[in-house]
Amino acid sequence: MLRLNEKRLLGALDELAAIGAIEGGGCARLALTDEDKAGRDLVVGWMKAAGLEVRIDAIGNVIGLRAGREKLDPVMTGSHIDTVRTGGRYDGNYGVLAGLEVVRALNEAGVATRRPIAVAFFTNEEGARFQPDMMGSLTYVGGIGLNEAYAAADNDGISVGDELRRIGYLGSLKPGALKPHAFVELHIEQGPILDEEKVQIGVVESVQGISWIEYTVTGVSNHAGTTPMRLRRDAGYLAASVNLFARKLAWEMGGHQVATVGSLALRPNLINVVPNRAVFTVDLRNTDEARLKEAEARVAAHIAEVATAERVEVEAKVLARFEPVIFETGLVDRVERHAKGLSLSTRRMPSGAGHDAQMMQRICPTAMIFVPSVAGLSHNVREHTEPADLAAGAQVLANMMLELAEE
Ligand code: HGY
Ligand code: MN
Ligand code: MN
Repeated sequence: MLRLNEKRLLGALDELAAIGAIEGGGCARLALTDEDKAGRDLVVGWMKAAGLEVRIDAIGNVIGLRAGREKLDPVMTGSHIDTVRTGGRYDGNYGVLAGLEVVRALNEAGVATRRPIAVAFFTNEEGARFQPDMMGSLTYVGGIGLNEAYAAADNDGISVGDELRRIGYLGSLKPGALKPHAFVELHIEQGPILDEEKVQIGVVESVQGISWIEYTVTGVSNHAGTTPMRLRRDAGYLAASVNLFARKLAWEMGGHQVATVGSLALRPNLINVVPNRAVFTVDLRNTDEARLKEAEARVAAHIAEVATAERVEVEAKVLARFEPVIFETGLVDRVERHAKGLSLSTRRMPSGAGHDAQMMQRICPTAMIFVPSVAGLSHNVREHTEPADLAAGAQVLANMMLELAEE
């Protein structure tokens, strides 16, 4: 069995976490910012030092390639190293650095695998600054054109294309030029299940569907003291009512249905002025596409009803919409077999979070390995996974990759 160096993996996680470090032990490396560039430069340096041929594609995805004995499609692993603004140190980073640790261990063991091994990090997985999320892997699999991706702009109107150029990661490789034999992503669960059930490895069977919509509401600003309730056209009221409705709907629908109003901006945002403008987002997810569609329709109906009653205008903009993805069953079975082979406890489960793997499944057999998140915390600086769990997940990844690389 390939011996990994747990200390080196933990050290790499700490070193990367120091870039964009924020109070409380987390990271802020929003996609294509200077912090993201610094993180990219650090990992690219490690890839080169590990003898990988580093390729950068036209959307800034970075792939480190280790030659195999034969020129075959590579076994690829990876994830992302961009974070949300209040990110933890493991989300995405762990999967990339565990893949790098597999390469470092192969080098130390002097092992030449039959197939090449690729370790990748994809651009803008989080979608926190530019939408859609999983932008780099979506481009990789041809789900979005380069020009559409380049044109995506942040709240300051800065575009992906300009930022890729500015940070020096607008590569020449055509996205998707490297077609993997298989793709395996190691990731923290980011939810409470494995931790609550004290299970060591999550055998991920699917990723739930995601619906991200931004609503812009236009009402009439007015005096908070003199305007009778009957005359108000309060944009902020509609936004608040959608938040309450969506939350109640998720509880009522049950199952995996979740709903989040994560961002809300009111204008003029003053204590004594009825807001004339509200821009807010609704994030709906479900493992079942029909139920997700039902949730979208019921939120839209609620918005139409309140907009009429409140006499406000509403504009909707779809920021991301992905259907649930089922991973390749043979590869999912392998995750379970390798975890059990290491006498690790396992349980099959869907992923609540979006991942690059859900895009890669469109072009090659794909699977994910989860390790527990303490108290299910993620997208939170206090995100934590125990070192023993980090090491166990990396070992399952290593054993799977070596097996795949010999077939
Ligand atoms: O939103 C997500 O699920 C992922 O973190 N981009
Ligand atoms: Mn992630
Ligand atoms: Mn994330």
